[in-house]
Amino acid sequence: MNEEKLKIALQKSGRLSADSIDLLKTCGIKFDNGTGKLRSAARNFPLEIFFLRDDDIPQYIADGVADIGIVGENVLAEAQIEAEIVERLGFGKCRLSLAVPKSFEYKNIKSLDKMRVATSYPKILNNFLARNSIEAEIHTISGSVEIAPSINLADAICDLVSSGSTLFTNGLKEVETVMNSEAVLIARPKLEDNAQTILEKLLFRVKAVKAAAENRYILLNAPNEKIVEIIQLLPGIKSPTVMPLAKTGWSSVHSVINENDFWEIVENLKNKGAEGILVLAIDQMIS
Ligand code: PRT
Ligand code: ZN
Repeated sequence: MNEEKLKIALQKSGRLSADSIDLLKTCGIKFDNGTGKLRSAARNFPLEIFFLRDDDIPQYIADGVADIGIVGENVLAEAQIEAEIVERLGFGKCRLSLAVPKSFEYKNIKSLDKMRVATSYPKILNNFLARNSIEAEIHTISGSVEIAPSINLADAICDLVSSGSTLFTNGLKEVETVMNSEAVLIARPKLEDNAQTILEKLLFRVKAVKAAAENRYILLNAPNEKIVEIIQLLPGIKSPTVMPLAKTGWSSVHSVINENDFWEIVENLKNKGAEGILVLAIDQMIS
């Protein structure tokens, strides 16, 4: 039975856990994820879920214990294992950056020559420095990298940044982006046929959930003479649905719009005479 299941590794507890679990659940996959659980079998999909520390996920995949996993690209790049990114997931966004104390007179990357840089990402940093012909001393530390300059352990740091507030509160300034990162679904190369078939089924659902999250369903009413202009404001879909209302001379228009353009489009629609505008979230969107 077991070998007929696809094995996925998720972060047990941390920044990617909730979004990873939500993604599978929105894909309609039912499983228990109670605290303390290390593995769980899905009840309605051939998937076995392992809950692990994020840093361990690439190795589990390389060793064949798990077939696929969800990790930050930063973790994958540092692990330097052979795994394919099968889908970018759009959450857990951050960047791995170099930062120096505010008082450091930073001009360009050459300012880091001969400096000591503290990081939890020595391999990525080493590649980056080599590409830029910088010789620096890399100090590998596993946590609280941001305090390294204040205790004189390093002149600069290379760490993950999202809002930038950690750097700010530690008197540091961001000077170079080493890599951008987001959560990715990764897979062991050359999956067995059965595992590959299950992965494709899962990917079909993941893509539908991702597309849905980026779009909104919009319904509105408008007088018939305004319909042509209103339809022109609804891009990105082949053709909106237009249906007559019970009230003579009026129609209802249904369409799908991208969430990034959403406020601007709604404003323009209103200015063109649209009324009763309803905007709904979409659970799945299959093109
Ligand atoms: O226990 P486990 O080993 O599984 O977890 P962890 O503590 O190693 O990782 P976790 O949960 O902190 O992060 C998991 C993944 O989330 C990372 O590998 C990244 O891909 C992604 N991610 C996104 C982040 C951040 N944003 C982030 N801001 N990971 C860490 N941070 C930290 C950063 O290290 C720094 O300390 O947050 C601080 C900076 O945040 P800002 O907002 O102040 O800039
Ligand atoms: Zn970790």
